[in-house]
Amino acid sequence: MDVIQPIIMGVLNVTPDSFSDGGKFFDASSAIEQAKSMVDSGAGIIDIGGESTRPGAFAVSINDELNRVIPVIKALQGEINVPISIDTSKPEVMEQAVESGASIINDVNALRAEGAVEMAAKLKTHVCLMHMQGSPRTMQNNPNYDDVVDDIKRFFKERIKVCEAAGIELNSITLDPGFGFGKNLGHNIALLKNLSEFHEFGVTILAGLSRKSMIGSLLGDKNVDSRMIGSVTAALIAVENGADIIRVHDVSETNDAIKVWHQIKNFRE
Ligand code: YH5
Repeated sequence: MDVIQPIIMGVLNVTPDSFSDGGKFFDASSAIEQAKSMVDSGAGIIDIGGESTRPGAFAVSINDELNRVIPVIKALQGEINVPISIDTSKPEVMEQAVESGASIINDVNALRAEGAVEMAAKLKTHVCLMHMQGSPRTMQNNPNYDDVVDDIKRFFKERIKVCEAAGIELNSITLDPGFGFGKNLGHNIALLKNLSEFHEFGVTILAGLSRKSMIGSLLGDKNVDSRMIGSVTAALIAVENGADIIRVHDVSETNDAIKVWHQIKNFRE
């Protein structure tokens, strides 16, 4: 077997207004059940987020975010045997989350908040740097690029430089082009088709396409509850194009698709 099977990052939302789970997993005990079920279904990372970053969302206070994520991270200690990532842009949340057991910082803002790079360096965890144009509140109002792939490469080059200067090693970095974060459908498709180009930085690549509006658009504006097969299909294309980690809501279904892909990829007559 020469091709490596990608890692599935299972999304555990703990936001009351969470775009797709409607706050279902906000209470810690059901969040734990959901996390365990995702691990049983093949998740290799559990990503916990308490800050809504869907398009149009307002910012969340530090305290609200801490109150949502910290009890869940603490309760997961000893309950699951895979790394926990914290989906946050706030240094205070990064610190408490890592002290409570998280070992990956997943930042949709690529550590651009004041003090975030220094905090990540101090905590010595793995980091995922995601590209976003604008802020969640306004990012889908006319996103604009000269060349979406080149522009995002330039962004990654600068963020890697800043991270390395702060003492974060290259092998502790994952890059993510940030599907849907200040991108129109054409931008998202260009990024998916050219995903392998981001391997030029020599680090792992993460792709998060699950349930996003891109999938809804490609299916003739299907609503979020009807995007599972479209999401699995997009995840598989991302994997074929070099994604090392895929961030998904539907872990079991995505895992089946990847298992089939992986065995066919490595089959020798
Ligand atoms: C990501 O891509 N995304 S939170 C809008 C949707 C559906 C889903 C309109 N955190 C990413 O999942 N972290 C989020 O439909 C992320 N990469 C990384 N690294 C947004 C989300 C979503 C938003």
